[in-house]
Amino acid sequence: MIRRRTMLGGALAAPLVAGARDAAAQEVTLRAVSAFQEGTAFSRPFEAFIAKVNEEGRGRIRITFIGGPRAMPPFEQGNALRNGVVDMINATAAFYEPLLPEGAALKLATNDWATVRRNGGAALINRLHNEKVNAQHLARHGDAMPFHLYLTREISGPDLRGLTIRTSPVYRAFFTALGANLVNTAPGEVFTALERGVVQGYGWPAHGIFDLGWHERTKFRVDPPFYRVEVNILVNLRRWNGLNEAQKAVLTSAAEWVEAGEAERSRQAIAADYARMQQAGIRVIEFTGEARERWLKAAQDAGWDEVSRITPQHAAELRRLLSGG
Ligand code: 173
Repeated sequence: MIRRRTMLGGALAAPLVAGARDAAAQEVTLRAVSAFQEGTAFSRPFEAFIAKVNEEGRGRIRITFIGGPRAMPPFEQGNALRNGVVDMINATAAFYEPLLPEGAALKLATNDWATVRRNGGAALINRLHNEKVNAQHLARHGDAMPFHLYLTREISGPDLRGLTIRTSPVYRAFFTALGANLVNTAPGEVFTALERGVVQGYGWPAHGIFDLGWHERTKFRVDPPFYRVEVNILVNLRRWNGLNEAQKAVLTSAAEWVEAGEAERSRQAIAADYARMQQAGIRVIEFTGEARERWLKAAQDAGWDEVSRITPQHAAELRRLLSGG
């Protein structure tokens, strides 16, 4: 389709361009889905982004929120975006891993996202999204929040042998290195897996376990936390390229707004959930001293080993930009 259009030269090209310009002058509507359930921790920043765009973009650009995982399964949203079935998604790179395996590096950053924007790392991440997901990377949220391991059984050190843990690609290399058996599920299946005793724990960020009732089945939180959450707001590249400058500016400015509010929002969300966990009787297993070092080192080492295997050509550069001084 695209190839045929570009091969149509001369006479036909002019009306097509004029048509595109007319369309851009009118209000453009983008159809969006979220990999996280509506109203929950990692969907709310996206819903706020949509409200902002719809307010600031009135008459120029509008986002229709189709819904969350019930509208489209989380692991399918990357493909749907790439193929233009939807125009915008809110998803962690872990959920579109088959399209962009290099995304595994994002969570390993020790630099915050503002630093990665300044040092060219975000431009590289965007280029990879352009090439492999057919998408423009607009915003990253969750960046000021780490992940935890949550358990139904007590452990005495950084050793997960004998445990079956719910994972996503985020924790896979790390928990495997510590000997766990893993079950990969979308967030929507965590409660049932816990309820049935299929898993004795799960990886999840520091915030959000109350959203879907997992606290009822959670006995322990393991400290310290590790990594950085990455949830990305992406727009189909062809739709992005078809927008005029004013329309692009509405999306870019809403993206900056989401990222600017991130640190404070995460700080409050984490504090609130830690307090609520304590009230709910969830106990903290805290690794200290040598065990703490071993835990955190295993997280980083396993993560970067995986990235080096996945993308030998980009691993060193990603590490320099995401975690270099
Ligand atoms: O499903 C997950 O545990 C996961 O990968 C994730 C990533 C970012 C935010 C929330 C969950």
